[in-house]
Amino acid sequence: MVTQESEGRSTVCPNHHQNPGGSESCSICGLPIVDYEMELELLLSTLAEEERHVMFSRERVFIGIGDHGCGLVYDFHRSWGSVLRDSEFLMIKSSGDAEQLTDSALPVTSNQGYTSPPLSLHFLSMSVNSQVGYFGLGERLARDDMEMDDRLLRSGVRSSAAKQAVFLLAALGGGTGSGVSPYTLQRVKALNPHSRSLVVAMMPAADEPDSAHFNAFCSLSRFIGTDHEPLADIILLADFDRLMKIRGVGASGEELARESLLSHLVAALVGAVANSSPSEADPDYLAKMSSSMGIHFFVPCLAIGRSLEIFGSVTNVLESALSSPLAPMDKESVMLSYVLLQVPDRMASSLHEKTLRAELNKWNKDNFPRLKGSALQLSHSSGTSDRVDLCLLLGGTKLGVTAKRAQEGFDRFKSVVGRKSWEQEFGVSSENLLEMEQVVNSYDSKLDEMSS
Ligand SMILES: Nc1nc2c(ncn2[C@@H]2O[C@H](COP(=O)(O)OP(=O)(O)OP(=O)(O)O)[C@@H](O)[C@H]2O)c(=O)[nH]1
Ligand SMILES: [Mg+2]
Repeated sequence: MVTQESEGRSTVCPNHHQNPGGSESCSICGLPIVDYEMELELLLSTLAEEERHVMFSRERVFIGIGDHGCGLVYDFHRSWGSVLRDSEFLMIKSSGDAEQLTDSALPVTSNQGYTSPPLSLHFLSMSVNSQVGYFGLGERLARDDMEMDDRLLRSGVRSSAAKQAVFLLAALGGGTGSGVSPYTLQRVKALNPHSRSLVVAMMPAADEPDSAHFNAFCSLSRFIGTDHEPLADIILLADFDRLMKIRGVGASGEELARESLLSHLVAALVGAVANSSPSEADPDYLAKMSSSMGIHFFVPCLAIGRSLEIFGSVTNVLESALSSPLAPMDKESVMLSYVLLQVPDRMASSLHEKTLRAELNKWNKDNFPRLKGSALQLSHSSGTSDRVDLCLLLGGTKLGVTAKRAQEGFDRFKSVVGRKSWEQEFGVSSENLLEMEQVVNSYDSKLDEMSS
């Protein structure tokens, strides 16, 4: 016999004896009284715990944040999704109510879908506007989103994956990209402490307002954080205006520009461009090496689709890449040099790995007097051309140089944002601002200590 308790709860004796409300055990058979609500809660929490362990995990998870970050992941998924097995693709953005209802143009499942789609879209649950605008507001939106963990779990971020790499792509000039990205990585680390993370961060162009540079600076500081362990292992910085100026050539001779160049960079990192597994380095190895040295920011330099017949040697292609870094840097301070090199199969015999390594070591030595470590990730493609793809990732330059523009914008804008009365408007306090400056300064001074 079920008893309806005064507060609407239902209890029952397992042997169906009648008992007065509030009894803990049955007065006739002595068995504990079952409280439906409590039992249901217990069942749900057991299931949730179970799901954490039993459900799939993914070796690689690609996450795009904000409008531009989502565009990058969308583009990347379209170009490389089919060759990247055991990967998951997730886009996170803010939206107005109307957009949530009408945004059906993307071939993705909604928040309600419980399947594991290859590319999914998550709208931040409390967002009411597609333009969040400021870092602090984006961060607040992310913190208030109760569905974030669930979404990440469903994208395969799990502690059962011992070797998981999470790639996060975002433009840091906007409020969503800058504010939501670091928090997302924080949750990724909490859900899978073994995961490695790599961020591709698009930095605002020179002609963008101070608020954009301010957002970017706050975000960079959050990625490295005050704790012992930074949120991101590797952060690749690309200035929006520099990216717009460079060009590459794709496998079928087509011009590569803008987002597709960054797509190519990420594809090279995960070995998607190759027809076999790349030698030596992989993102996990690079992330480990960088983290162990405390070097987290890298400037990418790209030379995609360069004809060896025209350039004459790999050294010349390296020079070409180094002549157009995607963010400011000074060669003198480079401590880590990672080269991702892709050569067509038919040239493999003339470009032996051993010879290439020797050539690269010499070039590194000639260019970077403070070099502490280097790696070559060599892979082969089935193409018949003589074109090589080269991505050079240089680490160890100070944020004061590489993110100078962001720092200057931050300095100008902080007097507006830091006022007590405007904390609610911008979502950051003056203490937060001070901490951000300290984080960046302390990163740069550690680099100084290391290089001296
Ligand atoms: N204006 C413009 N900015 C671009 C473009 N492509 C990339 N960006 C960069 O993207 C940044 C803005 O990032 P978005 O992704 O639009 O912003 P968001 O993350 O959605 O953030 P909110 O819109 O503020 O919520 C700018 O600061 C630019 O540096 C482009 O085609 N036009
Ligand atoms: Mg936006």
